[in-house]
Amino acid sequence: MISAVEANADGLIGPTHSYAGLSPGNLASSVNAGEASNPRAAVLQGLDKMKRLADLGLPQFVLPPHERPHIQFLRDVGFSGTDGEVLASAWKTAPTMAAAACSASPMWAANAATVTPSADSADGRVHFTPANLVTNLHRSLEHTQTQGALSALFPDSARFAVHDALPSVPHLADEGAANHVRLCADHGGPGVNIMVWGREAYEPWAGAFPARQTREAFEAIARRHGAARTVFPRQSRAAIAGGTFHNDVVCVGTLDTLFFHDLAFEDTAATKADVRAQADGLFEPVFVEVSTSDLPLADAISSYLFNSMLVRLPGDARLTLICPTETRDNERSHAVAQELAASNGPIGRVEYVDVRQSMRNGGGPACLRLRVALTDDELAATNPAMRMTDELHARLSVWAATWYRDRLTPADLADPRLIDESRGALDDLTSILRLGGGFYPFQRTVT
Ligand code: SUG
Repeated sequence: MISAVEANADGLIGPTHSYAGLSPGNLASSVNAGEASNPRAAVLQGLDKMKRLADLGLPQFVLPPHERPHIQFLRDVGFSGTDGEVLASAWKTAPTMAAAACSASPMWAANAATVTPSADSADGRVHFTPANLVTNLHRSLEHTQTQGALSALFPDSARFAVHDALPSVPHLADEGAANHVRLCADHGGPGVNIMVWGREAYEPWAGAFPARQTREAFEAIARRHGAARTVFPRQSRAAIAGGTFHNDVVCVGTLDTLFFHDLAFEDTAATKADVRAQADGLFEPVFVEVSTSDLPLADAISSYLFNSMLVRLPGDARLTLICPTETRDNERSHAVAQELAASNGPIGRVEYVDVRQSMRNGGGPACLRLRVALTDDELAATNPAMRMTDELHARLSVWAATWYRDRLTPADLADPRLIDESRGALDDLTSILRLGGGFYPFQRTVT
């Protein structure tokens, strides 16, 4: 058995973190629309979460924020003049375009890509397909820069294959790892890849909220990655209608354990049977299912019990569930979490992290991270400057305090000074994370 670990790469929260109500079907994003955000608190919360994981002994990486406002996108939709003029006129005459161009949404790294580890891929490399995120305009602007960030972190093409996103069409709507769970006996051994989709490419969709992932998108990714042992369950329509915009809002898994709400899948019995069939001879899957009577879907969604990180810490026999503090604040979710930890089941411990700034946009601990199972050799081939250490945490905390505002209202996003602040921050970050020259579009512009 090749030894491997499950590493996490978290999206560093960008200087334009804001509440713009951009994601229909994501209830937190809608409810908090228009409120003032605190980008500095947000990025520090994210950094503390990363350091916590690193301190617990798991490899932790940082994915850089994207350049926002996305001036080139505003030029693409017809605005012209200086960068400041472009931003000002977009806010005046096309505020929905301007808001999309300002979002710090690349922070939710679970949506960065779908990953197939080398133990499951046909050519023995780790494969990444950046998600086209085509359902929401603000998120559809992410995949090119995400591809650059993944290539900076995983530079060795003999070991890593960073693909282009799938074509950006609704038929192939893809939201990345937020709808993918990999189960296995050991991270370095063969896994079962559960790829959960909300609709089919040609299916008429009458739901009140969008189904963001198509079956065909996941089938395409599985084909191009040469992914073994795939299972394609349908996300339940009831879950989507209740505000489950990604399956990771109601389901998380690691190693042999799948922890989920009973409304997660359209056909739970068939999903379990399919997973068991693919795992046959490799491991016996453990299903931890929480019933609607113990935890109504609305509580699961507002408290994000399942949008937690399920990890096995070095030296531990059982798993640790790392939940947002909102789980502790919800009586029912807290009771479920306490019961899990007290039982003899696979989850032995529950811990809490404060990511409230992100939570108010519907992004919990699991949304902020992209999981990548890496062998020792693959881990050694990553960009060391992007790995979280005490030094990097200290350096980025100072960097954030230097550049980030502690209050940002949607109206402030029209402030042209935000362009310079954001670019100044990203310029500094380029050298801190050794991202290479011309990493960001503004660094490539000849003036
Ligand atoms: O895509 N929110 C993100 C949250 C993503 C959470 N990710 C996972 N579940 N894996 C989204 O809906 C809101 C932005 C705003 O409204 O300003 C937003 O994009």
